[in-house]
Amino acid sequence: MWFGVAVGTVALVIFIYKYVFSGSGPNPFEKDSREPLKKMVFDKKEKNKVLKQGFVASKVPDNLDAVVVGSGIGGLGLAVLLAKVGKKVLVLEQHDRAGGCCHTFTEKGFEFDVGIHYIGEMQAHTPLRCIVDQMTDGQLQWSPLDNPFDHVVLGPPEKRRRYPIYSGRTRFPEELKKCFPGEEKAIDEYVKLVEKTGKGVWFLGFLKLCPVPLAQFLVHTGLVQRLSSFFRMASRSLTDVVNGLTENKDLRAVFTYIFGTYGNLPKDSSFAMHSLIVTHYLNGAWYPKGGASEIAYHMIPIIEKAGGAVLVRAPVNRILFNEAKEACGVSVMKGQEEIHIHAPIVVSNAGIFNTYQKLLPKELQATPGVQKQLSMMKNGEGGLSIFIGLTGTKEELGLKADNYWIFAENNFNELMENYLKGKREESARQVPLLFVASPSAKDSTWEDRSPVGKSTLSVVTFAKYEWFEQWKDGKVKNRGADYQELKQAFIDSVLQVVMDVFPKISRDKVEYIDAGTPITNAHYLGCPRGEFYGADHGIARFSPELNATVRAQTPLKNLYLTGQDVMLCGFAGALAGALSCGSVILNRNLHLDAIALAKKNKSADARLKGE
Ligand SMILES: Cc1cc2nc3c(=O)[nH]c(=O)nc-3n(C[C@H](O)[C@H](O)[C@H](O)COP(=O)(O)OP(=O)(O)OC[C@H]3O[C@@H](n4cnc5c(N)ncnc54)[C@H](O)[C@@H]3O)c2cc1C
Ligand SMILES: *[C@@H]1O[C@H](CO)[C@@H](O)[C@H](O)[C@H]1NC(C)=O
Ligand SMILES: CC(=O)N[C@H]1CO[C@H](CO)[C@@H](O)[C@@H]1O
Repeated sequence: MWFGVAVGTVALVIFIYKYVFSGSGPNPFEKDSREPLKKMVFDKKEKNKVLKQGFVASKVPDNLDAVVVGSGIGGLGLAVLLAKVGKKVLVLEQHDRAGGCCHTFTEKGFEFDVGIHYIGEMQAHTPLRCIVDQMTDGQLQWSPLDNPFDHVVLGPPEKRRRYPIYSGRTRFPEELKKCFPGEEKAIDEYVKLVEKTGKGVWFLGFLKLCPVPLAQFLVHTGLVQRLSSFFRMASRSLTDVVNGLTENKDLRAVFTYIFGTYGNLPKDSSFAMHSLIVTHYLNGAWYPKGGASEIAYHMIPIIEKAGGAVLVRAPVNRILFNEAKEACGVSVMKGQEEIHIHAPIVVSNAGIFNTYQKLLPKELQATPGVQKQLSMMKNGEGGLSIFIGLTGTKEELGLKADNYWIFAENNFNELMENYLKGKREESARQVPLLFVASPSAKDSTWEDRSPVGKSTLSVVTFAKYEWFEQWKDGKVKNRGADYQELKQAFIDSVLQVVMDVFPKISRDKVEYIDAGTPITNAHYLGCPRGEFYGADHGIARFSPELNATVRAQTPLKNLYLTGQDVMLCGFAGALAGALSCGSVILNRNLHLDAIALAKKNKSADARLKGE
């Protein structure tokens, strides 16, 4: 045992030397690449020239350094990292526009975004802000949400309780204490636990980048839990931790409401995942100025500048392997024809299930390493979105730059379990969890880029894939009357709650309303079971072993994973997946490079202030 520990310690020292303090590959964050702000482009036709470049074989650059399947933030992010060190990368997207969860669409003149409502840690000098600045050459700007940024609404219409959630390390607990007198101790303890657990997340990145034998050593000796507060709390459920802090049912609910951002019931959620999200928003929340499509719009030119391309309507139907079983390219379906594209590196942003179960040849799917990873992950819960276009300005409709989390009661576990286990027609009539937000009210440029006097509202909740599965092979926008009827049942009950919580919204203000079901998500977002956040984020996802095993480097040579299944879900999580993937491909720790650049920026600002 002690011999093992000694060997392990030596390995750790070597690791720290080799991977943490140095790195032999080129550094995409070497120099600050931000450029002076250009004028924002609102013209959709202009933007589509970048976002909607259709695939044809003649547009594929030759001598590619890498090909990426999927144009979510994980795919584009990785491509930009490689482009910044001069590599020629092709990104292929199955949908008709780039962006994945960051794409937007327009119906009846209303622009809606799909998967970006609020992002934390965008204040100056954070590594995340620095990474995003570099990946968009400083062109992507952020509108802060109001403070309070979230509102938790609990209970039935006649007895609704509203709790505003403020950001700010001191303001967050202070405001909670005003709502829950007598619970000061529980609130302080909660914040302390959340912060301590969240801070230990660096170890997650470490486990994914260090050599596999070292990772296994750390996992099997239990050193992982000793060294990292993150993993110490990872096996405890959110319900378990929170119930230990207070008896107050509403406070328990307010401590846990944000589970909707990763999709597991509090009793199945890892306290570690929860802590990450809470700390993510502790210093504020932001929305991309100009809407979510700005993200891809400012990343694609960087990929192109290095000779690469981002092409849409390019569904990859399989990954190509040579005789030595090394990935060597992909095949794209163009109508009935397969077009082969070769590259020495293949990166998949399509998620672990699509990649391993749909894109690998059968015999490689059976590789023990691949099977081991698949056995450790499961699909996340399906999602349902309702998009509402309204007549009226934000003032007229009482909409602000914030989010509402509306629950039928404070017993989230039973509430959600009954809903998800229920008969779909009955569940549709009583949706117990709604996330409601107005993207138009969050964006300071909305009035400049949209018809006058219009607003949008997005509603998000969960729904079983199985409820809709029978229609999955139907034609989009024409799946039949019974499918429409089920959708309408969800729309009607949800709209009722929305009008109740937002009294200035009435039926006659609704100009456009439609629902996207799990099968809609599967179609546009390419997720296999309509899941919002990729693979499930329950407690099992945070076992140290899984974290050490599921990595950017797959068991197959030259095939890598990027995006939310590598690290965690969310804009920041998927981007962290891209950084991990880039670190492996470029053979240097890009997380540390980004932190170094953020520090440089901070000290430069401090110098400027001092002058
Ligand atoms: C409704 C909703 C709300 C959300 N709200 C927030 C939020 O407020 N804040 C936040 O931080 N996060 C939020 N998220 C989560 C966040 O958007 C995602 O976790 C993140 O964007 C995922 O990025 P990704 O690159 O891993 O995957 P994706 O964005 O899903 O990208 C994967 C891409 O791969 C493509 N693809 C799949 N298969 C193929 C194939 N065979 N060939 C070619 N292309 C393929 C898909 O079409 C897709 O474009 C939300 C998500 C949803 C759905
Ligand atoms: C540091 O980063 C912030 C946020 O992007 C930016 O506003 C500021 O100009 C940067 N400072 C310097 C000195 O580059
Ligand atoms: C799914 C899985 O393999 N889980 C393992 C995670 O790691 C712990 C030890 O840290 C094992 O006990 C689990 O079986």
